[in-house]
Amino acid sequence: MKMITAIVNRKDAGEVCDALTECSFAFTKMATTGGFLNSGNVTLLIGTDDERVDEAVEIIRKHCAQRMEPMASVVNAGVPAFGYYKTEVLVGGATVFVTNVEKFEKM
Ligand code: 2BA
Repeated sequence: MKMITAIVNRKDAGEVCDALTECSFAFTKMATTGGFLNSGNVTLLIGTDDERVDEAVEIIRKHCAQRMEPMASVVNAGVPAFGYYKTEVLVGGATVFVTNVEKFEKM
C-alpha cells in the first residue's frame, strides 16, 4: 500500500476531489498553507493499493493547472527595507509525494 500526499492549488482542489471520488479513491482533504507564498493550498492524503498509484497521479495531473500567482517582495537596499514590488511566481500544477505504508488498519 502507498500514501500519496498531493499539494494542489485550491482552485483545482474541487475538480481533483470530484474525479478521485468518481474513481472510488478514499482520501482526506486538508486546508494547508504554502511556506513560500503563505497562501492557501489543499493537501490530499490518498491511501491506495500499489497498483492504483499511477491512476491517482494521472487524475491529479489531469486536473491541476500551472498558473502564475502574485507575490510581494521586499526591496532591500540595506537597513531598513524601503518598499515592496509586485512580482509573480509559477505555481503547480501539483506537488506529489508517494510513500510506502508499513501498516494499515481500520478499527
Ligand atoms: P509555496 O511554498 O507557497 O510555494 C509556491 C511556489 O513558489 C512554488 O510552487 C515555487 O514555484 C515557488 N517557490 C517555493 N519556494 C521557493 C523558494 N525558496 N524560492 C523561489 N521560489 C520558490 P510549487 O513548487 O508548485 O509548490 C506549490 C506548493 O507545494 C508550495 O507552496 C508548498 O506548499 C508545496 N511544496 C512544494 N514543494 C514542496 C516540498 N519539497 N515539500 C513540501 N511542500 C512542498
